[in-house]
Amino acid sequence: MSHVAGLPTTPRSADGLSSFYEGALDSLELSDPLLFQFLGDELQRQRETLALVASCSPATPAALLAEGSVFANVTAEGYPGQRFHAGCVNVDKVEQLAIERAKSAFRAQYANVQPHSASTANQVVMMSLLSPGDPLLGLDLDAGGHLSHGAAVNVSGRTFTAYGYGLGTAGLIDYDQVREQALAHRPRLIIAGTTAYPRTIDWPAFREIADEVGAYLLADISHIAGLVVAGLHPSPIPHAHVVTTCTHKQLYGPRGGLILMGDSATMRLPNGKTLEQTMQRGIFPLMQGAPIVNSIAAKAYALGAATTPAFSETMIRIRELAATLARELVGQGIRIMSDGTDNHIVVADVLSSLGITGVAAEKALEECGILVNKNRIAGDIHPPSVTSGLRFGSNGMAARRFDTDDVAEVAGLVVELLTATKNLSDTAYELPPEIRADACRRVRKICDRRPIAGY
Ligand code: DSN
Repeated sequence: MSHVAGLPTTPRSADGLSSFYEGALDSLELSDPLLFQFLGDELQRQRETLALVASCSPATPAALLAEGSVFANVTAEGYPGQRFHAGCVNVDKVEQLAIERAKSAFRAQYANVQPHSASTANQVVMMSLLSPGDPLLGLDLDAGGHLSHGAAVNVSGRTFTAYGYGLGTAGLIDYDQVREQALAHRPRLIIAGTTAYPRTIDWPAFREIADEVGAYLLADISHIAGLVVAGLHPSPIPHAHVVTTCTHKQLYGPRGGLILMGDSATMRLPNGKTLEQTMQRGIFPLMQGAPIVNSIAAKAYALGAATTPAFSETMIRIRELAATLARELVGQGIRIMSDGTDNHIVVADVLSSLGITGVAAEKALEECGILVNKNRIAGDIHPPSVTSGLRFGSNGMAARRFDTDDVAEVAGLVVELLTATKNLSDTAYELPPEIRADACRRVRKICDRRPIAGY
């Protein structure tokens, strides 16, 4: 059955699919038992561990099937109807489907579904709108920004003159500070987007600042794309000149990126081209060659699923679970950055709360089957490889259809484990084996009780 209302159910013209995939599975097992074993191990690992990493979500099996499909065999430079290779009849249909679904899901006028990742999409925007050396302004990496928003170690920071804004004392984006930085450095591009920011982003405030200094505004919504689709976080589409996102963090889709625009698509640049024309050429031929067509097929699936009531329910659950996690951790004496969350992210200051570094906490929890990631926090005294914070996300818990009692149980377990863990140095730690063994059993029980949907 099609999951998108109004679309016809696809006839099973591809009756050969089942035997193709069964044959492929058999063939993999026979011809490469080692790789087959690794695949099985990974599926089992994902089933038996609690993934609370904020920057991922388990792609639905259907999206994974589309990604592993025969579309991988097609080289298709160009766009639907304007390819540089033959054999694109079905590819054109799939890409057009993905475009229409992206536009519908994000209520956008323009969508490009070819970016290999959100980082690539960000590079496309920068390389298309700026000249090397031009100033840009993004959230500092330490404050929860992203590498591709101008970090010194990234091509964005090497190619352009990047300036950063930080967070205010309450751990919130300080729009006065953004404005001061913008007035001081006159960036050509302001980037609004975060990787470890638990609060709502004020897109109109960013646009006002961008307009005041004559900058373009790029909104990178990779972390919150699902909430935006579901209307649970304000959409940047009416405010930003260009919006980028990935499709794997909160859309339960394949690894890949999108570029989206609202009315700004028809805006003319000084060279007479529209933003739409500029982004089309920015992807191909400026920054990419042939698109990853199988990934586009999986994006089409995920974007279709994103407009279903079931997806909206998952997004509601994501917010509810994160809010519960924050409350539970606070209730057990843990300091939470920005005092709570509006989205799927909870960042805990484990150093000041429990006397343990982020890296030690991450590793101790991983030993017990709970997966999070170390994260720097505002004013952190430790480098990114150590950190004072831990970042939690609720996308994975929502995929397991957790309820608030489940979250309370996990929060209690996390605090219990981190309290029992002793830091021996910044990175070395000790977790008593009997506590670890007991935690592993408890995590396994939770995973069995709440399997990942479809897994
Ligand atoms: N942006 C990084 C993160 O949020 O974890 C990886 O995608």
